[in-house]
Amino acid sequence: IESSIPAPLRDTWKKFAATEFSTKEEFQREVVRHVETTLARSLYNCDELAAYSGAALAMRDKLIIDWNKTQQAHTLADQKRVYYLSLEFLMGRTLDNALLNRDIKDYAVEGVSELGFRMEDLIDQEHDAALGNGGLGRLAACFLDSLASLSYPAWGYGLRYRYGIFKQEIIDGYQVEVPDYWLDFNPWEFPRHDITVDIMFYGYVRRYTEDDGSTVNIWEGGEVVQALAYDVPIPGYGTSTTNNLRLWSSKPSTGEFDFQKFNSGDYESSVRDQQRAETISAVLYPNDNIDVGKELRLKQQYFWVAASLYDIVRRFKKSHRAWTEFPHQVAIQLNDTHPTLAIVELMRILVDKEHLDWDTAWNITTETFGYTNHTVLPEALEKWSVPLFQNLLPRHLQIIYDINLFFLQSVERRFPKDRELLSRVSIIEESNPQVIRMAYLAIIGSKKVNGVAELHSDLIKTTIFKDFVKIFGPDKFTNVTNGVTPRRWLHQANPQLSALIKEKLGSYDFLKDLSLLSGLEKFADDKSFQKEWMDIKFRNKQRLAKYIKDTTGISVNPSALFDIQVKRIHEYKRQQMNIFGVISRYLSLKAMTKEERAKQVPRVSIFGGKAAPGYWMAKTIIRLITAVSEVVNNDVDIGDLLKVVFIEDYNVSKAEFLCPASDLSEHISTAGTEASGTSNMKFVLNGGLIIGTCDGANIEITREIGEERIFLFGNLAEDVEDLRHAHRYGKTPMDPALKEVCDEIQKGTFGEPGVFAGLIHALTEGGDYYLVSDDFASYLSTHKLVDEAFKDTAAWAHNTIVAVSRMGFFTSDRAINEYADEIWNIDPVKVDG
Ligand code: CGF
Repeated sequence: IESSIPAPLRDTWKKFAATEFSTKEEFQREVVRHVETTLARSLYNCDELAAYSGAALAMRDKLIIDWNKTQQAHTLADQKRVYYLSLEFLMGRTLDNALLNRDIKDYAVEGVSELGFRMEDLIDQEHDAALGNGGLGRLAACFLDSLASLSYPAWGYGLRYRYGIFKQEIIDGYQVEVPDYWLDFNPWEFPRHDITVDIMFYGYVRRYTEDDGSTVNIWEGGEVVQALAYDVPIPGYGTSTTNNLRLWSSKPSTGEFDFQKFNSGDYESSVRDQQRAETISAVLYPNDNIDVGKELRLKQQYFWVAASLYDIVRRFKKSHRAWTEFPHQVAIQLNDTHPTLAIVELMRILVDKEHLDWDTAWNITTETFGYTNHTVLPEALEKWSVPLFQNLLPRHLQIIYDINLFFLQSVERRFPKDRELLSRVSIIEESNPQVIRMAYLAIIGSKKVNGVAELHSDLIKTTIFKDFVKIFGPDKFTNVTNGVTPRRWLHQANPQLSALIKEKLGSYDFLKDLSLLSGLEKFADDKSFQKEWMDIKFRNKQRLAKYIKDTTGISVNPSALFDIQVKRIHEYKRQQMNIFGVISRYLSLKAMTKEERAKQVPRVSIFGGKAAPGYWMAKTIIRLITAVSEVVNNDVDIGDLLKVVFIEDYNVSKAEFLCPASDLSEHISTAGTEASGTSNMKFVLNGGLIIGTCDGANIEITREIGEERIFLFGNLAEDVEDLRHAHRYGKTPMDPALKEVCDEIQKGTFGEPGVFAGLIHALTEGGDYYLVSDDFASYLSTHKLVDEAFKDTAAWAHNTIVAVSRMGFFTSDRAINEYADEIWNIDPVKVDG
């Protein structure tokens, strides 16, 4: 490894190299040192935030030492690396996770307690790193944990948004968005002032001919913005490997102000230019599964992709290898189409800057990239208007046209005369204005394309990408079912359950090899084990009940069945069906005699999730949930039999205490719409059962745990088109129970009915696109089965134990190993501790 320190002096350096704390006392010393020096506080004014900061900084130092070792080991090994490009990394909190991954939580808890603090209070001081919207961003975070835990040489690349996903407040029953300024104090990142990249936008392309007759294209004359790197260490579990997540922040490239403007008195406009540059990485777009097509978003994408590729190429060039070696050293995974411009940017680097011929450059590029598709929803498939793109990235548009031309020529050669096929697969859609279909570009420029659960991977092959299967053959398309990290989603979220499992299995090895959970199955009928198991669930429910009481004032009975649906609010996820079901339950309870009521299983229906700020229908769904909760929770006839709760500002750290507290969770999307879902995996792993449709990963969960342990209902994906067709032609009368619910809403039972008119309209004149009416009867009857099943506590305990014992497949470690073997061709690198 090259070093800036002359060889004879390195021994002195090594003598004083930083060392990691490895005992309670050393940890305490570091905490106190940081509180007293880094934070300039003392024994007399150290509050919980300062104590958290001291502990976090001490922990960060430890991680950085491992981070350095890891980078050196990776450089020495000189193996192929994978780069995971994702616009979202929904990391949540770090301190607890880092303590557990490094296996030092026990002494750290004791250490802070001897300094006068409770670790859980300190952990609670941490602000969630919420650089993502939902499943896609959280998947990226789980993948980083697995990559490090499995010791793969891997980097994540993303944007350092100043504002992550907004904070949700519920005011008078409505969602209100509040900005999430999370960077006040973030000990987990460190700026790399030495790593900056100039990124250009706009400008023009100058074309000239070299003496040898070749044409050269130069993109110039544009506006330049600087990308500054911030690095975040990612500690693996049970290894010293600490990988890097590099997040780019934007700033003006020519110093703070335009001094000429400043001196001439035009202060405001000099500041404005600065702000314009900073705006690029200022805010995360708060949309999940919907494409909004704003210029600033395209700017973000190019800014991030160009800075990341510059970095990757720079690292590759240090090895002085031939360009053709690039795909043997570098794999780049595109998390959705958001980073697809990387394909075009790599072509620009290779052709315009490195002067490779087009075919060689194209071979290198298509061997390097892999593309993960996360959705078949048409409204989520990214398309960019050609005029907008032309203005912002003129050279890239030319390259896209060339890629398209060569691609269409090859298609024409293989399928002569099929003009329709050519227009169907063209990267450019002939609409007005023309648009660039980013998914097509991603497919054409990648070696492999994968979906995220079996059904979804089949659907992309038979629907949206059907023509590409014909062109490239089926082998280009594959499936990697999503997974979740058991470190965060079991060990950290549910420490008591994790400890109980350890007691039974003899060690925590299951956290590294989740298939070992199968060893639990033999205890499924052991009465005392069942009791311990259910006691833990009860305590987790008590903790949630307390949180609900403290934050909403609603009292819920922890012995009731806790039924949870937490995820982004979206019509396809059908929270509206859930709340209609709750209303229907309420109406039946109201109609019962006292004696009948006494036989019912009490329920707490818990909702949580953010609606995209511009998604009016999703906001209406939230309003209906809060309106129903106001009525039901205050109805003395109903008492504990039914409570409805909306948890404000659902995020990763809330998911960590919600998942362990559920008896039942809802994953009820219209069949064929939810690509995978990952919270379904988290809930089952924490000893809950699920009610769900035959959609996404629910199908594989069913296969693994057995259909007697999942409450499936509803129509199948293959029937959806016919059902929608029937609605369009007015052939489907509304389900009678749903009609009763709608009538009740329209009567004003839940407040001014006009507020909910849109929801009713969607079911009637709107054609019920999400098939709520078609699935409603089976949804309600399946809930009845749930109630019956819940009465038999021993059978419920048995089923949840068996389900957990069969969840090994859903670890993100398995998913990452599949990517590594089948898509990236990378091997782990050992890092000495
Ligand atoms: O990605 C999603 C999620 N909403 O972020 N998609 N996107 N875009 C899918 O809808 C989920 O089904 C999937 O689990 C997740 C991660 O692949």
